[in-house]
Amino acid sequence: MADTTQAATEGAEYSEDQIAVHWREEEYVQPPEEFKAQANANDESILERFSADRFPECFVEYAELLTWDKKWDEIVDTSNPPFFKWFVGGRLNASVNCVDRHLESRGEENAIIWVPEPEDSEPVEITYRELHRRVNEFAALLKEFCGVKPQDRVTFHMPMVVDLPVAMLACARLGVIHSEVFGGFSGHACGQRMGDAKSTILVTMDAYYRNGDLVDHKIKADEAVEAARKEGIEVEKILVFRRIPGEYHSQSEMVEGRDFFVDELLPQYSGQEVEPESMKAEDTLFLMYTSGTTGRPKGAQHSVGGYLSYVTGTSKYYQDIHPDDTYWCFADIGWITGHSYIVYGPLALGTTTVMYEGVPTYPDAGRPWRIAEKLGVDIFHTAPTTVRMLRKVGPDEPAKYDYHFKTMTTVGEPIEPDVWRWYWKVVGKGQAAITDTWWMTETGGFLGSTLPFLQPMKPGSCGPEALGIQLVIYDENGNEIPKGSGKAGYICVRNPWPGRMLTVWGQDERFIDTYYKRFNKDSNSKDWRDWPFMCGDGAVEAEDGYFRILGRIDDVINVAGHRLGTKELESAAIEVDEVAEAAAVPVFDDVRGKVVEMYIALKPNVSAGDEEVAKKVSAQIERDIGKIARPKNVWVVPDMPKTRSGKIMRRVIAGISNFADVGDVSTLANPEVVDQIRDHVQSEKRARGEDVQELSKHEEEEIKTFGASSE
Ligand code: 6R9
Repeated sequence: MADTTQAATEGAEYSEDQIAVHWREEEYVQPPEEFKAQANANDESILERFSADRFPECFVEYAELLTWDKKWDEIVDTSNPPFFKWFVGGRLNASVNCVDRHLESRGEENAIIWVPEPEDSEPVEITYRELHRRVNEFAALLKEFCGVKPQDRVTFHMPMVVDLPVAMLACARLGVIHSEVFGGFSGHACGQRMGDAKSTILVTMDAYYRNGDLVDHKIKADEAVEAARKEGIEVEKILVFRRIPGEYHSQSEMVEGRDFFVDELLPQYSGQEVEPESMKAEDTLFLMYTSGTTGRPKGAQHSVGGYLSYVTGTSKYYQDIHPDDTYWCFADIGWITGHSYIVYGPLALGTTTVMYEGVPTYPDAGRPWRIAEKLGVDIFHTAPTTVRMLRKVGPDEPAKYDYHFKTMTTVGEPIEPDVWRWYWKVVGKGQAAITDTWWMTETGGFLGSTLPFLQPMKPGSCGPEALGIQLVIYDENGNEIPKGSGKAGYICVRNPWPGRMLTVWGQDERFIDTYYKRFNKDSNSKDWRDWPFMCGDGAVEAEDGYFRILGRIDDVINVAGHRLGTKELESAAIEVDEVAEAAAVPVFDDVRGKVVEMYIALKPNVSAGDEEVAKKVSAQIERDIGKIARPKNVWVVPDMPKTRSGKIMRRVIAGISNFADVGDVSTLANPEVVDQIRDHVQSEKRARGEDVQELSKHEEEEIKTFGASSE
């Protein structure tokens, strides 16, 4: 990573109060007493058990929640930093832990309740026994029909249907590495990831319901095949689930010999059981691709033993999951949150996990609360963007429904204190604990949060470090910033922990460069203490040890909880023939947190009109990355503001898009374009009613330094 991001470090000049004018240090809110007695973490001794001087033994408590074929010989092997290996010598299978071991005590209980989007369709209940049958049959199909071997990669491009966790667990049973690409991403994005993972089998679905429509999805598989081919990978088999049994809802033609309907193949494997592979703890369970500073998405490679231990332990203590809870994590499985906290953690604990197919507001903003009431959900988990949306369109809806949550979680973005309060008072009816969980794809599970019934909540702060995690904030010179100083810096984890990714798939150097290089003082050191893990966020630690997360310090725009790399957006735009240059910037948005705006400069002598090119750019971004990345606006400008060395100054256009100060433009090679662009963009925005939004000090700081790493 370049010498980045003063987003965080420049904040260092401000005190806590100044950083967030609208977002000051909040008072504690005490968790409800009502649930304390039943809580998994209900006495302070747990904090002792996981204190820093108990590293690494403390994590044995998590590993012991699992069933092992063979116990480990060593808790953690740190001999080759930063490639730490957990529970070395241990062997286990993730599908056995999530399914088989619950059969005896909970075989007839629900493992998954799937709620289809159309409200006239009844929720589908899948018992552990039924899940076991389905996982085995699909595993048999993968093994025999596709010929997969342990540690081969299989890519999924699946929406929120039960077949997705079934397919994940079937891979886990075989020791095959799954790589699920978020269903909302484009076929192109899927194909690129297949290329990177060298995966020749794709599991997909013909269509799924979204906002009342049956959306064609198989069509994306054709694009994926093309994109993978460009990466040198020929897709051999596409397994297609059908959303409505016996019907096919896609414009895409099934290709003979390559595309197969799963429901036509499965009867051959009916009732088959597949012996689970006994995997090494440090083998790979799955890949999850994520964006970073440079163009290519990175495959975060997660382990079987360490990862599963970590998500099980954190599900137990932070989600407070018991087998008889009905737990609903309203997120997408195509996101790390779904892997860890819809599928692996909850199922390892033998609880009932709810999956919902559709959008929060379909057919109206009461839907989530009707689901909660009908299914008796007592643990609810979602992202701030969903909370904001539900608050905006249905602020009074929760009061109409009779449900009772004991904990409510947020994840993915900072939650604004006033949104937090609505969540607390209106959604939680003042009776539930809120856990704000901060972490990322790379970390497998939570890094910062409160134990729901032991630690008080503080709106806008995620809380202290999670059990066994030792957080530290460094300034740009690698000096520790003391807590309570009010200064912001780069938040890092001092110690290894079992949930951390093993490496970036196929790119060990990139793993070191991205997460370790900046704060490692001696690259030859064999002492883990010299290898703090850089999380990629700016943060402030208050006197009481609670962390306030300020956002990404790399060129990543977090849209509704999805990480989008500016480089990926820009390279998509440049694929449009007429485009000479492109720059992506974030614009603050009251529902989605941030949205993307694109600036483009055209090649000389382009005959197409600006509007036509702007449309093409939007379409190309949608094609390459997905709808989620579709820019709010595409501005065609005569020239980009540039430094004398020709680098686009993104902070200047980011300032314009957000009606904020553009800062110092004296170093620009072409300062005259700034006024020109501002006049055009801001008058157009005013005309569209996208008017001035008041920014907090921290938001202003973020805009002022946006893209600094690539200048
Ligand atoms: C789990 C997940 C990671 C980035 C992360 C940070 C932001 C996540 C947050 C939060 C403030 C929270 N983030 N949780 N910011 N408070 N509770 O979201 O993974 O998609 O990889 O995103 O999301 O900026 O660095 P991922």
